[in-house]
Amino acid sequence: MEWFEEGYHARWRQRLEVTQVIHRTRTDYQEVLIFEAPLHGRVLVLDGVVQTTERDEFIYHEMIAHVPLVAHGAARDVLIIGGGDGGTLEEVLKHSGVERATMVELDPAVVELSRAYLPGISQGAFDDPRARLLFTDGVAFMGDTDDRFDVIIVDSTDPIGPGEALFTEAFYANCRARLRPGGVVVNQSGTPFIERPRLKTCLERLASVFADASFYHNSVPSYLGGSFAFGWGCDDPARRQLSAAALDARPRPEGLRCYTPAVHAAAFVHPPWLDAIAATGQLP
Ligand code: AG3
Repeated sequence: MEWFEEGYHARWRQRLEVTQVIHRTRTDYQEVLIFEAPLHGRVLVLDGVVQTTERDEFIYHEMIAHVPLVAHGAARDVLIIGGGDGGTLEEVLKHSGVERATMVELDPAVVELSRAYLPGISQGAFDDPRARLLFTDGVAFMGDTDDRFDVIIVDSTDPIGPGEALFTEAFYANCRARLRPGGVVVNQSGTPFIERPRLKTCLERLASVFADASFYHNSVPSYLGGSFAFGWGCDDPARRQLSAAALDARPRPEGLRCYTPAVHAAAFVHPPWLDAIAATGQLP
């Protein structure tokens, strides 16, 4: 295999040069491929879709973790749904105030293979005593658990196959019921330019459950199509309107490569075309 071609988008494909196939297997849930690419380092692919790469994982993982955590300001219990590569877990545990990070992953093989072949992404996070790993269905867990969380991060695959149920109104309602007052849920909402009207649908569903539903964005190079969106649901609208100065006054981990308070505040600033896609599902 010299090139890997990602066929997630019907009308726009990306190809990555493959220098070495590291691992390829079919688990009970999905097809896993890990390969080495010259620009990206090791690449994790699930069911043909690039999930993360060693070189740019920090952008996605810092944005999906630190934006809700810093906006919350005092999170002790964090829940991650999905996130089998451990990149989100690593970022969450960088917050010294976090007492427990529960990660609910459907497919144990993704964790196993990521620990073996992509250790730089989790950086030992799975061995942190504050990490609690549960291998079960995130939707079922959310419906059943009596636990309460300050922040819920849905670090899932896209809404096709096993990931689909994580984008429903019923799931968001369960998230809200498991959040402490003022808690925040965020998810990955894809690349708005290509995946129209996915963001609109996601925001409508979040808005039917939370007093405040919105999204923030940044570019993640290995996710084809420009700005990548993260959905946001919270009952306290003030949490998303914090200025860079207010965010800067809060504790945050050192040594981050993407997240800053200014980047955080800017991520909620949307160019009109992006707001149009979020509102109508179409380019203006
Ligand atoms: N999960 C999000 C992958 C999104 C890829 N989809 C896309 N390009 N629309 C990543 C898991 C990383 N922990």
